[in-house]
Amino acid sequence: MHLDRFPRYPLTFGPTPVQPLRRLSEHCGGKVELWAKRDDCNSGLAFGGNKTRKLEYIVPDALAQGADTLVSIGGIQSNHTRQVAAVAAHLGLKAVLVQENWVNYSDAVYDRVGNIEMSRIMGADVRLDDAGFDIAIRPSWEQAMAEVRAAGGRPYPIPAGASEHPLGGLGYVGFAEEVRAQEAELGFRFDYVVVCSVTGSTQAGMIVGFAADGRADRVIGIDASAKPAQTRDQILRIARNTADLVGLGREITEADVVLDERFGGPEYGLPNSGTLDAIRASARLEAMMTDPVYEGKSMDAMIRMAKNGEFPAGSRVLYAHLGGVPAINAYSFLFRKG
Ligand code: 5PA
Repeated sequence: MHLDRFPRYPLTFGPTPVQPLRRLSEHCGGKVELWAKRDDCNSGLAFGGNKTRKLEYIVPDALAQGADTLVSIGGIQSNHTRQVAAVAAHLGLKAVLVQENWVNYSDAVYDRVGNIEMSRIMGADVRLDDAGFDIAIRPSWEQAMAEVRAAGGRPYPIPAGASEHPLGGLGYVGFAEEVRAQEAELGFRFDYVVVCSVTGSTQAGMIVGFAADGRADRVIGIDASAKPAQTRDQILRIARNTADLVGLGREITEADVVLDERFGGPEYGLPNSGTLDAIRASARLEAMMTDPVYEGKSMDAMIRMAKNGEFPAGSRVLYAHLGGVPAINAYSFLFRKG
């Protein structure tokens, strides 16, 4: 496998810490060891997160093309667009962000605080659009690019979650390589990796990266899109493309894509009671904050699977914490009593 064939522009601090979650493991019955890899703490660029790791492999292409404006898309509280805004500011580029109405939620300041607030402060041109949730390529985003071009700018397109970008899967191939190096130091291998999936390139990259040592199907994707068929297709397609790019040397098959559909409801962006319980448990036992859109759903999955004995006793389970905490500010009503 040849990840090093691709240029990487450093935007992160380096390898992210792996840490044991001792109190949470105890809370789940003590039969499995829960650990976390902290990609939520991966960068000094406006709190970072999984997109910052993906963008390390996309920025060299944007710079090579002489782009002056990064154009991207997401929901109003998108973490992805906030990370694009951060990277643009860091590089001295402009950012145009189409922010759609992906979530049926309207806390009083939903469109003012958290991610969107930071993107505005970092100088991004934030454009609200009424379209609903969809992870596919959107007309509003294509229109934004046309407008940048018409104004004499050089737009560089970054699709939702940086996923449908040809290089979007590479960052999380790198994550798997990083985990392998950390495992060598720890002296053991993780049996499972739990990861939240929506636009798919995070899990797709991990599948390819862990396929290299036979663990593709040990990557347990937790759907948070509540439209899992589309997310599953997208993960498979991106994993196949990424495997070709890095020369994995074997086909990625449907059996490599494990996507658990039980925890994503009721809708994208809306927590269920299990999500909220998991957010509180992780916060109270580990001071590890998670959000109601993404990481609270994968945290709920890991806690429930550990409690139900779905991981064999003695397993070591690695929770990939992908960021997303700024969005909790937009859900303050849900947490008004803690
Ligand atoms: C996101 C995505 P993928 O989209 O790569 O599957 O990652 C899911 C995910 N955790 C998991 C966090 C904190 C995330 O932000 N966020 C999107 C966004 O617009 O922020 C792409 C949907």
